[in-house]
Amino acid sequence: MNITKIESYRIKLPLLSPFKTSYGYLTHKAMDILVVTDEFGNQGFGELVAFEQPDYTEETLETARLVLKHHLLPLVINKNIHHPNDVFSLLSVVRGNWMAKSAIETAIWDMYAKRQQMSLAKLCHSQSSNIEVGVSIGIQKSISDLLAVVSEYVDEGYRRIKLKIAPNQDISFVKAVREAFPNILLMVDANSAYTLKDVSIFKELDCYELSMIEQPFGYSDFLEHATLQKQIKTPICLDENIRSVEDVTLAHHLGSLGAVNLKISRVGGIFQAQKIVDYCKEQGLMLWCGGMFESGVGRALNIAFASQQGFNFPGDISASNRYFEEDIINEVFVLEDGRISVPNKEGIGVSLNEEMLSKYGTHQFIYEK
Ligand code: OSB
Ligand code: MG
Repeated sequence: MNITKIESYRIKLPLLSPFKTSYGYLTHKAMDILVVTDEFGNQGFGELVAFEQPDYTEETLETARLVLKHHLLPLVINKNIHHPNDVFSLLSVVRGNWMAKSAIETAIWDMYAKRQQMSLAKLCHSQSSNIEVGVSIGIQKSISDLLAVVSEYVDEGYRRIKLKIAPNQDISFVKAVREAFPNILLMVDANSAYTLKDVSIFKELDCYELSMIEQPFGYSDFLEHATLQKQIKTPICLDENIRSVEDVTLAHHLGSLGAVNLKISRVGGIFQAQKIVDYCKEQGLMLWCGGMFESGVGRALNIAFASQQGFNFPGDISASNRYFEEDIINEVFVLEDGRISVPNKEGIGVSLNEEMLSKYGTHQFIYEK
């Protein structure tokens, strides 16, 4: 494959309702859609999912754009790329910057799949035509608001409910939801809001039959998570800590990991994500696919990738109508009996909607031969 052209669409989509986490408040989601074109005119789409603020990871949309333009794209333009699995090592002279790397690597995967006239799902050894999904719910103003929101999603059919928590907005919220919905798959995500001083809170949360507790402590707190895991039975799921298969291995060996939230973008693309899937499968770990409020492009990728064996718990992959009024692709992902269909068209199986692209974004050529 020879990449002869790279374009990008800078998109900003309003969220249907604001999303509050332990670290911030989001009303819009911005993303860039990278479009790569090869010597035969095949195209591939990749989503740059980084946030505008460096509060979930170090990267931001702006830092990722700079790193892509000045450091990553020159490494792939006009190179003869044999297979998308080679891209990760082509880019390895640049340290970190996983989301920037993932945007270009996944665009190349989409293009490669289209050249092979295969769906990306099939290339990723998809095992089923649809996947079970869950939903992530931001921190609500009151318990009654929260119960109403949970009830809405349970009625829609979501197979697992994840509640965001933060200090003082934790036990009472979880208790109320568990009492109202004794049988749902329920979990919480703290986005690093606590420290070891808060162990007593987690001992209380341990009583509510949660499937897991996601990222209670800081993003490099491997030892602290292990210390907590020794004192509670609920599995700890790591999100922010995990940037590579080495992180997963380390956390697993230390005993700080019961489950993995895998986001392709947070680990630098499909090549590295696949290593994590293989490790989790080998070790019998709980594994599910996380989300970054993706547009349809990133959503399609997540669905395709998460339809392979190894993913064994419903992920944060919700239907198209969960976050946005309108999307920038022509296809729609709908929830049917708690499941979403895996695209079976070539590549990630979606096409860009020109009208929506110009309504919500701007277009630029980054490179043209
Ligand atoms: O911690 O998984 C997270 C959203 C933005 C940043 C971090 C996280 C989240 C979510 C929702 O929990 C993900 C989604 O539904 O797309
Ligand atoms: Mg998380």
